[in-house]
Amino acid sequence: MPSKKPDAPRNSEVAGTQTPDRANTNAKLQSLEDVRSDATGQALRTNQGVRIADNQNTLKAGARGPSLLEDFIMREKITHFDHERIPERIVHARGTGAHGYFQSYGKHAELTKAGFLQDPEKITPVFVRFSTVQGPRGSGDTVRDVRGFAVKFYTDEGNFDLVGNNMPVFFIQDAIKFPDFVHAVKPEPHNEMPTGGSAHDTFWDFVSLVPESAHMVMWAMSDRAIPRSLRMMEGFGVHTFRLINAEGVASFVKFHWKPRQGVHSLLWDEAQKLAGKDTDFQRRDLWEAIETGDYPEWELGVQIVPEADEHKFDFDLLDPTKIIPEELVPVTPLGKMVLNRNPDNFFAETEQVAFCPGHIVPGIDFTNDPLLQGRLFSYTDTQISRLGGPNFHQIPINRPVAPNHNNQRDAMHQHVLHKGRASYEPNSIDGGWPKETPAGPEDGGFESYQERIDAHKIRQRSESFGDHFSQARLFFQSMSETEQQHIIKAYSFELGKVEREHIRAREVNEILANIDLKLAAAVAANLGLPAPKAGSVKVKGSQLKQSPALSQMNHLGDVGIKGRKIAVLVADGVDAGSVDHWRKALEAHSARMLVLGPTSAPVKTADGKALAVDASMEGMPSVMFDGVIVPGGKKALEALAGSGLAKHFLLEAYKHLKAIGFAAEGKALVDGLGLKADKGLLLGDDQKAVDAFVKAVEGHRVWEREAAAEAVPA
Ligand code: HDE
Repeated sequence: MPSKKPDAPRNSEVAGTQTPDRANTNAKLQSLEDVRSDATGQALRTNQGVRIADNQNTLKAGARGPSLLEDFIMREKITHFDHERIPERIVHARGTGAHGYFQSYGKHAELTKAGFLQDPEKITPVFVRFSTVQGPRGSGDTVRDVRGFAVKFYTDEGNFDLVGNNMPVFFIQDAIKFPDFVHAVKPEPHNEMPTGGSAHDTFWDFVSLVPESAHMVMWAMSDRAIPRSLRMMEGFGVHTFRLINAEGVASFVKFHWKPRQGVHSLLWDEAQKLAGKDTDFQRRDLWEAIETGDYPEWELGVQIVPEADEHKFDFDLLDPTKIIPEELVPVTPLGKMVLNRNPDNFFAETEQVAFCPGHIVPGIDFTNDPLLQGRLFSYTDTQISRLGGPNFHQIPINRPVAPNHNNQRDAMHQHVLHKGRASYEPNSIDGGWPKETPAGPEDGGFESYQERIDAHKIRQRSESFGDHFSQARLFFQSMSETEQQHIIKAYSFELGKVEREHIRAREVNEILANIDLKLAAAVAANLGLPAPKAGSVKVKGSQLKQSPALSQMNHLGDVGIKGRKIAVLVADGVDAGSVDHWRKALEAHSARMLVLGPTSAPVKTADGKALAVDASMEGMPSVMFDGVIVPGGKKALEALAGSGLAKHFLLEAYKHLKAIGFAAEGKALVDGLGLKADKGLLLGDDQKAVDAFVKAVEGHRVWEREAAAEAVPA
């Protein structure tokens, strides 16, 4: 996790500073400012600027008569409304965005000449969009799915888009298979079900027939596919890229984002409940964190492989279904990203942002990963129908801060008034401008890495892409026992929804049995299938037996319980001092405390005062929190003990392995619920209990409770 690094100013502070280094950040902020429309104090007008006198009634022939075609005000309004929607993204339609900045930890000149990675004083503005893959724009946030993690860096040498996911590998090796994969995972064509998930026949049909998907499916069945928060996910560039220094020396790299908040997940039961209780759970979590000043941070790092070591591994660096285990090549930190500003308008920013892995800057280049190569084409192409033409780079959120003069002209939605007569190059009419910039360190024109290729034109997959099971096995065997059980349950749940038995059997016998027999046998037993035999593929196995970096349990972050949500359950008769005590204790750790009552109305404290509550226990159920506190107050504790709502809240939090702190007088309530104290179920509010509570929330779940929690209904 980050060592001592310079602290960057927030965007708001940046806007006020004048140093030349910050000019581009200011320019980006200004360019968004220029198009912001603030109607405060303004008259209501038509799009042509005419002031409107009546926005309530259509022009009619008589008060009870037909409407008149001549009503240009009504027609303009309805016509615009009729066209408000644009096509949603083919994949990653459901998403949420945030602004922030990137700051390099130092000068990384030996690795790359990219300007934004040279100077710790330079603040590069970024816009990030997180997404799910399968569901439509209105689908739930907490479905089991891969999360997109796309970052646009507005560098002063042009935009660099790092369009990654929260998992480091992908389902397929070659771009030509992408439409097949997406058709299989999307809702089924005859009835458009299910929305948002992969638990259906066509997905499992495809992946059980395509063994190269085995590793990624393992990730998708792991807890990584149900993140607790977008703030608590790792991000990965997936493909191997190249970084190139000023001398032209290239290194292979894999990009990583490491969240300072740690890597944490929901439990499957929570994820399912949240899909109903709060469809917007994750976008709300990110929004509120930023609004309350809990700016999430990630460290950008790279695994670096010198060109000479390209063939040193037991897999191919160009194969996107493979990771480089961090134990073989550690992640070198390059800088940090902070998200500190919510968008002003979802459509204008989050919906219209257009990412493309082909947006790179000098010092960064591609490799021949066949999945990446296909992506380079697809992203610009898709914007042409999604954003209505090739001028989508002129939409404010997509505009680079670097100037972009060229001879591309006209087309739909042209916003630029190009001056001059020559829209071609070379020209002698407009002085030859705009002109090329020579490549090389002084001038900085973009130059592709000069890779030597000597090959036949051929449709073939390299043999070095042929091992589909070794890393899937490494992943499973690197998990803790708890994580392995979650994976077994996820496969069992998903395959349990598959109607065709031959698909279930194929996944178990031809995929899982080649990965790990314990996994295959457990899933087979849960599905009522015969015990599988050892897989028929000779799996060579990985260089490593285990990769501890793959287990989330080893990524607790370094910000403690900052930004974690704690519910405090109150009722009439609550001890106000006890509530205050916990408020102070939690504030000291920068956690977010919310007081929940039987209803949204204030409760009366033991000393007869009114205590405002933030929400009712029904409005904000336990699945929305990371921990629960039950403060003192005899009458309040009795009321909670008699309330089905409160008891359900507590039992559910217990079942979901959350930290629960009861005031010492709450013993009868704990006994009444049939619960036993453990590392996370604590009685008392002295410093020892506070410390133990904080530690339990920091650990995210009380895993030791799992067996006891099984028996609790909720
Ligand atoms: Fe994408 N992908 N993808 N993808 N992808 C899109 O582009 C595509 C792949 C990823 O928040 C689309 O603008 C192909 C891998 C993210 O706006 C589309 C292939 C990874 C986002 C597209 C892949 C991703 C997209 C849909 C295989 C992780 C959302 C709308 C060759 C490294 C970006 C759009 C946002 C979006 C194509 C595979 C990540 C259709 C052809 C691998 C995060 O162009």
